[in-house]
Amino acid sequence: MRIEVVLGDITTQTVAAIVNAANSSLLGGGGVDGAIHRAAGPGLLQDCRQLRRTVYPQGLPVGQAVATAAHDLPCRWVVHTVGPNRHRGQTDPNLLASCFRQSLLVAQSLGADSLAFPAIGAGVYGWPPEDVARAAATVLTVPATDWAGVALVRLVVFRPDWVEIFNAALDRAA
Ligand code: AR6
Repeated sequence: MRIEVVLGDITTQTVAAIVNAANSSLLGGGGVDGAIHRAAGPGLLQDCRQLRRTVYPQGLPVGQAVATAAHDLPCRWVVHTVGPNRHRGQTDPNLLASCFRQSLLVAQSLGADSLAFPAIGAGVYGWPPEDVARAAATVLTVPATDWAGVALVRLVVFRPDWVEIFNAALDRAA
């Protein structure tokens, strides 16, 4: 599995699936969640409402992931995950790692061969980028066979100085 860190907008990534740093309601929000919903169009919100009516009436739990279609986005699927909110005392980094792991498992089960992640938790939810990078690296650098079928994982960061932070975490975990 190739792992790359790029500076950019996740909504324009031409990969099989992108990950959304959502909240438990799955009904949209600010940050990358807002950007993804705007770019995907109203069909994405309809899919999310349908998930709330059916499998997740109480909302998607922190650390879990679920997929929808991607509608007007250039990818095929959106994998929604919910990071731990540090401002609400959710300070266990294993929950961050769980977001990366569960998103990968969902992508793998769909047959998505490429997946782009944002820096889950590193915005509104208050995590330092180093912690997010470490959580991502821990999950992504398990032996390659564990993510069979996923050929590419792209970590898409929104700030130039975070490229180095994520690359350094990957180097340390390798
Ligand atoms: N492409 C890539 N990264 C982006 C983009 C983009 N278009 N836009 C923002 N980021 P956040 P969280 C970066 O706050 O911390 C939402 O309201 C951003 O700079 O989006 O998990 C949800 O609904 C930051 O580095 O996610 C939840 O309520 C990173 O994405 C809550 O925020 C994550 O920031 C989730 O908070």
